[in-house]
Amino acid sequence: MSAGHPSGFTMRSAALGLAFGAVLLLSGCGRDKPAAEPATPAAPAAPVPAPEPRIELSSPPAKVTNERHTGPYAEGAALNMGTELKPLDPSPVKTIRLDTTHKIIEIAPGVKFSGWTFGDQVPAPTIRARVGDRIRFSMTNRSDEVAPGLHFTAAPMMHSMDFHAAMVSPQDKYRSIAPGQTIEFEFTLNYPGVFMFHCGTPMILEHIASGMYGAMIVEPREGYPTKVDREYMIIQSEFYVKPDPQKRRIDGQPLYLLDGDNLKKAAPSYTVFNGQHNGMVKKPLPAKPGERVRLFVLNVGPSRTSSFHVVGTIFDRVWMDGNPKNELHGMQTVLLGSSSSAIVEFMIPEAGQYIMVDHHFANASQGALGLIDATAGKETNKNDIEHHNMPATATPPDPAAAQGKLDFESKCLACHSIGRGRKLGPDLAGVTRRRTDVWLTRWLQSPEKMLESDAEAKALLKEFNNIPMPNQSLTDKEITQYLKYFHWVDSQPLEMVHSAEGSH
Ligand code: HEC
Ligand SMILES: [Cu+2]
Repeated sequence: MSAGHPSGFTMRSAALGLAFGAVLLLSGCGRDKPAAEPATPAAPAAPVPAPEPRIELSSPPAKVTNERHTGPYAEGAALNMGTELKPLDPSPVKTIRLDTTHKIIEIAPGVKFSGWTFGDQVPAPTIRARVGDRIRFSMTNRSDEVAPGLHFTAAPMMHSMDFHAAMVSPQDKYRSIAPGQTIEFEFTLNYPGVFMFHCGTPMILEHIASGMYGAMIVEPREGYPTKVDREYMIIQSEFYVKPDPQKRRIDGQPLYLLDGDNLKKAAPSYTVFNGQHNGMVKKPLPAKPGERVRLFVLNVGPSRTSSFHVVGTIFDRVWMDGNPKNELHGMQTVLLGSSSSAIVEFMIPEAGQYIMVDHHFANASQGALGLIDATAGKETNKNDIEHHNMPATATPPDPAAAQGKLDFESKCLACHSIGRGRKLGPDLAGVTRRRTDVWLTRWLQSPEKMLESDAEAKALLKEFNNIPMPNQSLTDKEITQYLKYFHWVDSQPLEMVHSAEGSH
């Protein structure tokens, strides 16, 4: 996508596309067998692999209008504003808005840099979604809005959005819009991964180096196959800065501008994690000995490679580009080119501070350093460490059931488990086999009424030491979601779905 000859590029690729389409059509006809051909005696049947879900490519043309968003610069339940990641929002349609702004960001103490952003922060908020989700994206170019005292540092200009997680025409969806304009487009996520997004407006290098990038996590349709105690997003990027030749100051500190010469030489002034020089040294990421940590690591570049390493542990599982099908084991370092990513998982073996570092030590010395602090907190049972290597509780594909799972984990785990035995209340594995939906619905609506009137409920109360289950004040919608979750649990092999250990 150079600034060169966009129209020539489009025409050539359109012509190529036509020719290629014709070849596909022809070969497709040749391969069709006559329907009446007699079946040949079959060799012993090999297990048939589960069919791959269809790739979904429909995406209506992008819409560009002159109506501008006002209010917050970033919106959407799937957005994560910081390093610590929220669990997946199960809704299958994710409406996301990231507006572009020009603002001063502080990349190291006293280094106020004239940056450009998505969602008014660098890096942009992380989007978390999963395969099959529909992304409805919109963005207003608000680079012309006057941030107090700052608008003079960078004139309003064209910007755009390029999602590596999408499969769409760049000329349509990734086109540049003028200040005051809004672009909207949508697409479906087809592959799991940790994907970069960035501004694609020429000079792309300048737009990325000024801060216009972020990560989109796309989980596999069924969730990740392992379970972890902590999830963090780590984005590595470079900054190329020089003092403002006009010597302007911001809040009493010198202003820094993009250094175009060093940018072209790929000689950064800072190489950092999550936009901050040594940021996670000052604010380490919490963990506890014995815990299992999952880092989503994306190297944005724009021009250098990262050798991501954590001192004191080994990545027992690495999913290159964030796709569990690309699994590697026992890695000390992952090598990430510009816009490459990995999900790395490891144990915290004992109390200590574990240093995240780009093992290209020149980069580390420019600020690509962070800490995972596991000094505080009581050591978890070492014998338990192995269980962390067991498969995760999978996530149900149905969004209602997935919501039921999240709710169950936050509201019911104190008294119930799935497949880990009784606690204050019964183990709920198999509950849809021993009770009807009608019974379960009535129970969840009002356990106290059931305990008065229903013989089975009375028997259960007796079995559980006459401790009545408190009314959970659930809405009908929530009850439906719990039931869908319980049905899904009972349709899966138990070791895939049992609940997290303990009530803590
Ligand atoms: C304070 C503890 C407590 C909490 C919290 C709790 N339950 Fe219960 N639950 C119980 C007890 C105890 C029983 C057994 C019946 C009784 O003694 O009232 C029970 C019974 C049940 C049953 C019937 C099980 C069977 O084997 O038939 C279901 C279903 C159930 N609970 C679902 C839930 C759900 C869903 C939540 C969360 C929204 C929840 N419970 C929260 C204590 C609890
Ligand atoms: Cu831009």
